[in-house]
Amino acid sequence: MQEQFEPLKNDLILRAARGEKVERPPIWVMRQAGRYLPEYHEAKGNRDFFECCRTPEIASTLTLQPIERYAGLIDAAIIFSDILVIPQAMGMVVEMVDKKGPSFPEPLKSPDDGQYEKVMQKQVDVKAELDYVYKAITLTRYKLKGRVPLLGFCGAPWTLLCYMVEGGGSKLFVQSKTWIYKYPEASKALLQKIADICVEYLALQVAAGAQMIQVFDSWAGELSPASFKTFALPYLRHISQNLPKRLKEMNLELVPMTVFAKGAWFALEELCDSGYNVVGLDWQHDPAKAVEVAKGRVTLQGNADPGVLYGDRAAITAVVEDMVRGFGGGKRGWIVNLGHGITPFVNPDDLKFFFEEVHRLTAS
Ligand code: 1CP
Repeated sequence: MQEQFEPLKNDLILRAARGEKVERPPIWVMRQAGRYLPEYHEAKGNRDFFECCRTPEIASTLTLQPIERYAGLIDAAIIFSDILVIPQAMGMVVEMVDKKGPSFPEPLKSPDDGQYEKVMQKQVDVKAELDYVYKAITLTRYKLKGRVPLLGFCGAPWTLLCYMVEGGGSKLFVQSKTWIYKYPEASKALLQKIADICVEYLALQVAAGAQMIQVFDSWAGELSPASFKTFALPYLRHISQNLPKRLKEMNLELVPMTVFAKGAWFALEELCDSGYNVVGLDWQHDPAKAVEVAKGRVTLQGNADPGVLYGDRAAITAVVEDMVRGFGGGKRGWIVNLGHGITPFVNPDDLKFFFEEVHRLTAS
């Protein structure tokens, strides 16, 4: 049974994602709930990060913070959670270390290491293990009262494999490269298992109330074009092909799907044909060139350099002007975003100015 929520007052992002003509391009920002907001630190207190994700009341409060602060300027909420909840559901321990980021005490070392076997053999009950995410989504939909759509998300198989074998963030990707080049078959088996979990996880997020979903392949740019085609793209496609099937089986309406493969500029052509409605662009793309490649096949999302928010107002205005020009005004085929997540220490008023400039420069 699907829950009954208030009707949407602003469905701009859903229409733009489906390629319809819109009054103005919708805006949201990756990582819009988080460390740059003083109210985030206040609500989080000294609670553990994953405890916040697991507590629907707190997760929904954090999700709503940017919606409340930027009321009228922002067109989507994204559920407060993390991509690393999937490795946790697969049986791995993940801790969030203050000022350092995620850490796995026991990363996967090699295919004959007991950890890999344990992870591969575990039958993951995606409904039970991640129930707290679905509860947070449903609660957030009620609290949103139809103000803006709520996005669900997951990490892409390649990016999650990186974390599971590196044990955290990485600069050299020594373990990830060892896995794909030394143990390609074991890597593919793991990627496939993660991809199947992603499909079920996203379907259950939609059942709980998510109105659009995004797959984050944050480490796509670490791969060569050839290895991207082998170790990332097939699993991104698996998700875009199987999520709609799963939603139909569950008698749920289809939702727009976004893929964000950071750094994979070389694969823009393939990404435009990978079965997603929206392709997220990082800031290293020239918008006009990306529009030329996309040829109207998908809606593009992005892509201001998040670093511009450390600049002055004139710099922010210039970036917005460039983007609006590059994306052809944005009445069709564009969702405004940064080219990656907003970073800590940004002044929230500067993000507000970014939003205001987008509104000013895209008003009909
Ligand atoms: O508004 C939102 O977007 C909040 C929800 C959200 C999302 C979509 C969070 C909260 N994390 C994510 C996705 C996520 N998590 C990604 C994909 C997007 C991206 O590339 O930025 C990645 C790579 C992670 C992993 C992760 N979690 C990192 C990166 C570490 C590294 O390898 O460089 C970090 C620092 C986290 C912690 C985290 N996740 C979210 C927040 C608010 C925080 C900070 C926690 C804190 O210190 O208080």
